[in-house]
Amino acid sequence: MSGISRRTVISRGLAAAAGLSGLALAERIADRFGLVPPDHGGIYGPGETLTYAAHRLITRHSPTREFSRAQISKPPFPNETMPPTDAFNRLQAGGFKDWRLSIDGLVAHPASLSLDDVKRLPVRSQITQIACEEGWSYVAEWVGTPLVEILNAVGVLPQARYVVYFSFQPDWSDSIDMADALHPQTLVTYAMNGGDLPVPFGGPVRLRVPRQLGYKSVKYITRMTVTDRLKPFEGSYAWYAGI
Ligand SMILES: Nc1nc2c(c(=O)[nH]1)N[C@H]1C(S)=C(S)[C@@H](COP(=O)(O)O)O[C@H]1N2
Ligand SMILES: [Mo]
Repeated sequence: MSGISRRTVISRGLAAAAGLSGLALAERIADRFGLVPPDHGGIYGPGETLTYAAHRLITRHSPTREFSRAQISKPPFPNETMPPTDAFNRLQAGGFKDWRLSIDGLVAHPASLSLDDVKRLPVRSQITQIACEEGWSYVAEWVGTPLVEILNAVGVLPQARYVVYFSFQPDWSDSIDMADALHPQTLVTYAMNGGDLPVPFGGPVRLRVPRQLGYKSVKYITRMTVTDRLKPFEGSYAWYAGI
């Protein structure tokens, strides 16, 4: 079956199952085609599955909207935060020369990249909107390297399903599936609106996932791990936050 007709069949099947026999059957169909998000259990499970499955069938490769330079928002923005640790302050005082971004897990060549290593990778910039689940948003230009460049450099193993990324801020992490991890708009950013990425906005390195809500764009990332399961890494918000 071709990609298009298979997709049509699966979407029709999902819609029919949701309408006729309730969410449980839709969930079974989604499961057969690998479209169940990792937080599918519990009371919001069936709804999460339908949202995720529908987005993945329709928008797996689609880009999120990009804006013109004239549409970049004027500061101040509401949610800037600082990582309140001495260790971070010491790294900042040293111009982040000792900052490392490590990549491990299901990869052929685990790596530990300095800021200069990251900056040597292909550069891409995008003007996108970051939207908080609390309702506010702003548009900015972010500059960095597509996450896929780093993943290709370390060699992702075929059983990879998610990338989990950790902040320098204690206990702050999140994860995305390979569709978002490999998406060209998912950037490991280090610059914003024409300058270095300011620390309150996640500098020196922030993952921008512009196809999902703001909380997926984790600030001060220092480690990423490629995995085939999320059980040990569960977060508190809905895992899939596509917009
Ligand atoms: N490390 C870290 N990353 C984070 C947060 C945070 O508090 N700490 N807040 C998240 C949330 S809820 C949102 S909406 C955005 C806000 O991004 P901004 O400060 O650039 O507006 O960052 C996300 N990334
Ligand atoms: Mo948020």
